[in-house]
Amino acid sequence: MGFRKDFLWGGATAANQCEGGANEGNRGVANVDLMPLGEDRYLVGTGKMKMYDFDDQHFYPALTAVDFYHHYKEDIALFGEMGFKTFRLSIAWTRIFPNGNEEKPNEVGLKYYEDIFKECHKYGIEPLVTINHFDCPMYLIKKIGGWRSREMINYFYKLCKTLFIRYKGLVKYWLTFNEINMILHFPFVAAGLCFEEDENETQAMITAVHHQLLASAMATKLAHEIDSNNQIGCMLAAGSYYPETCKPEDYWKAICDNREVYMFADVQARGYYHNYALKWLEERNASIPFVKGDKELLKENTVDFVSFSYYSSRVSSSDLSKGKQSESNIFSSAKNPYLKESDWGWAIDPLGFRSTLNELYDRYQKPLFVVENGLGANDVLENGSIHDDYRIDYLRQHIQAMKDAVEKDGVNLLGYTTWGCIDLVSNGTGEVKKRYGFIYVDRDNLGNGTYQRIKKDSFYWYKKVIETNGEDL
Ligand code: BGP
Repeated sequence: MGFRKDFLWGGATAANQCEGGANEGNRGVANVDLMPLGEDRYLVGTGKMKMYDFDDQHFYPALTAVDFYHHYKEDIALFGEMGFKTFRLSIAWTRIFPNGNEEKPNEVGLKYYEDIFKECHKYGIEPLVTINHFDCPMYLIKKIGGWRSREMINYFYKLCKTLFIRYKGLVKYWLTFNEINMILHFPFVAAGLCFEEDENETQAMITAVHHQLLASAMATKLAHEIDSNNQIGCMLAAGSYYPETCKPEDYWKAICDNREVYMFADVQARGYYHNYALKWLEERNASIPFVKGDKELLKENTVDFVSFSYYSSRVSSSDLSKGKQSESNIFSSAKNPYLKESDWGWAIDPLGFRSTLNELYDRYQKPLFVVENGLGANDVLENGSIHDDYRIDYLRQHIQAMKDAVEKDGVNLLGYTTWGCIDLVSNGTGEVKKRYGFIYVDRDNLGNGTYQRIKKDSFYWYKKVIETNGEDL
């Protein structure tokens, strides 16, 4: 009983939130580099404001991030010390193809990731690689409008081919796109979309995500052809919506909100768009830009496993004024009076995690992989230590809920990677002070600090959890 023997315990990061070294190794500029700190971040992320070049009025956190670029050996050694079985990281597209459309890949970038994967294997850590975690070369955004253009599929395909060939034998777990449903909330980040005035935004988003879904299916096919050991997963931002009350209108709103969460992962896991997705689009005067052969490609190349992020459950209310989006949480939700919240106002709901695991397994009947979960908190460094018992508490309850889903509900689960195993830049706010890690990084929101790594109390706790395969929480 309990977790399977080969359960993949570990932690997760993303290139733009972790690496820094943005001007090194011939790297090009990506959309996520241009996400400033401060109020404008939300406007840029949602495609309401164009930031086509760096300026002096803003601070851009991704440029240095937490400097994993120069610290990766030290950081991977720390992951090894915790006993990680896997480490989730993403490839910065612009390290491999700086503009996205070069003939030949950039060898410095390819070598950088090769070194990282080799370093991981030294410690028995299996890399889990997100091919696209919110990054798109700015050159392609300016030239062809990012993922609204079907041409993006060819550029992405070339990237995938390069990676699958070069890293054959070094990487076997791949995720195509991070949080495929994020396009509905953060379209510039997820697909490089900036909207024109009076544009049908839904049409732009569905066009872009359809291209991503095709690219994902092509990548899945290719990965299997190049190495039959490759395991490909989709990735969605999950978290069940509860109705605010038992009023039928609230329940109906929750059904609709949940459908928006699953709408695109459905295509990756089942191979087709659900009828409600087509109706949802019709209502918004939008449609999927199908071309001959698309449906077959999607149908024949579904993923091997379904991965997801879970931070909190959400609440649907038929009173629309109650569920506004905020800068600290890009998903809309009414307040849940039964739950405590994090320092950033995210509801803490371990049982919701168990529900979400069950909902996903019921729906897809494919192995699941939790690739993000964790608590963003304002840690305080006291005499060289960080006593983050609140994080231990959050993770303990969530791992227990996950264990219940496995043991009592029969969910088939491959692994668990906590988000931001080392402190990094927040995607939503651009802060580093919203810390998730087991490892503290001495760097403030404005990039000042020594970038020294310090183990938090949770570091030792997680080590014990892994050692006992989740028995000693
Ligand atoms: C997910 C993203 C991550 C990560 C996480 C935490 O949506 O996949 O990149 O950032 O959320 O969110 P935040 O950084 O806003 O706290």
